Amino acid sequence: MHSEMLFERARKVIPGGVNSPVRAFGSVGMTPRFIESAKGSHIRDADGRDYIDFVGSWGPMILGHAHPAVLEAVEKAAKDGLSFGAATEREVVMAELLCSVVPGLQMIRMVNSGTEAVMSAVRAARGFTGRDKLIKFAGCYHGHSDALLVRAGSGVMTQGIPDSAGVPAGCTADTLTASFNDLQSVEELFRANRDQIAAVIVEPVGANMGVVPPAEGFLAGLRRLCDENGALLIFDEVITGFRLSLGGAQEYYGIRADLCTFGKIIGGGMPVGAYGGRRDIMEKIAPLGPVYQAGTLSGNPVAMAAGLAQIRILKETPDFYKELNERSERFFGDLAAILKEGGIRAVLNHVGSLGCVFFTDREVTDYASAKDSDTERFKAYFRFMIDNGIYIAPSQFEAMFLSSAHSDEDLAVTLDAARRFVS
Ligand code: KE4
Repeated sequence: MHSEMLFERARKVIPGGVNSPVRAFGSVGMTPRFIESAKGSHIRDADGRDYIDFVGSWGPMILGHAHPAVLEAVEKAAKDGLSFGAATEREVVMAELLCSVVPGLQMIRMVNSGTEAVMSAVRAARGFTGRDKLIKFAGCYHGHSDALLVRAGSGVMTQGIPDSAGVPAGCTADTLTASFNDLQSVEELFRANRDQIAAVIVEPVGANMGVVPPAEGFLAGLRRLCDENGALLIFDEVITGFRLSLGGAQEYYGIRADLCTFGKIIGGGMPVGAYGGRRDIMEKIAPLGPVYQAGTLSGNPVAMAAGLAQIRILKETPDFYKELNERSERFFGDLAAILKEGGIRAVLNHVGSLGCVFFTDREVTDYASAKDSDTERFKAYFRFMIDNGIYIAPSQFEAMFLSSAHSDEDLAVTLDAARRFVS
């Protein structure tokens, strides 16, 4: 297999043979597929095998791969030069477009990844409030900046313990961990750290512990607790932004965050992240204010062209999200029914075009219950599906991403493979 040979070569010169850990297929114990090309809802690997793709580059490909309008925009922009390290009109147009569709977004800064967006938003929150502590949630992933690589501290110690080598204890000491969908755990942290918490950061829909929707009232409760305690609410919308609706989770759930972060979809597949929100907070960012943040390729003209092309289609296609979300809800409902009829202990969590199968018979509402699922069963499911041409995330703790490019036939073939898995 070409993938095997490529993986062999890759491991000699790239840590683990991949440029991002989840791509190594470690948790499913297989050789990763090296992908050569993609079009629409399909990807093709180095051995010429075709798959229906439900990873979509981990979210960006909401229109499917290699959308003609996105490619054309990239080609056109590239002809005028790849990067200037100077202000360009496209960045103004992108900022105006994002602020026009995202509720409460008054000012925004482009960066180059979701990690960079979150790292910068946290710094903005700390700079604006003059406070150091941060609350995050077990099971929520916000990129790999030091302060966010934290494992829940032990029961007694509310302070974060680094979840990675190379992160000094001091970097996570101010990061407190609460339980997703558990407002009381947040209240307790606010009470124990009165007037010290700069912000609460949350994935409005957990999508990095598998998909875990917010319980009724959870996000509103976070808004209330932040207001009562003078803390900022940060929605990490790197996945949910432009995924659930044009206005992201803020629009979908009707809850206003003070800052929000973006990535993935807004880059159309190119390296783009962004953070923004209330003007009074963003005016603290250099060169206007004292909070420093910078980036050589931030607002890159080719990346802006790709993102603008994709977002314009999302904005201008009538009922884009209504159709995508309704089709996805039907698909996930059918998948859940197939697993149930097959007598498989499985729970299917989904919100809009995000979803995932947990092999468990208990509700999955937080990290603890997600971790309780049968990952060996997931491994068998993954292997069966990929052997049958269905490419889902190679980990239980990720999401399936549907796109407008997934045809009725793609979904029928996928459901048929699931039927054969349970039979
Ligand atoms: P990046 O730095 O990978 O662009 O974004 C970090 C990030 C921030 N916030 C959320 C909610 C995210 O989901 C991510 C990254 N998502 C993962 C997929 N679960 C990226 C895939 C990978 O790490 O290779």
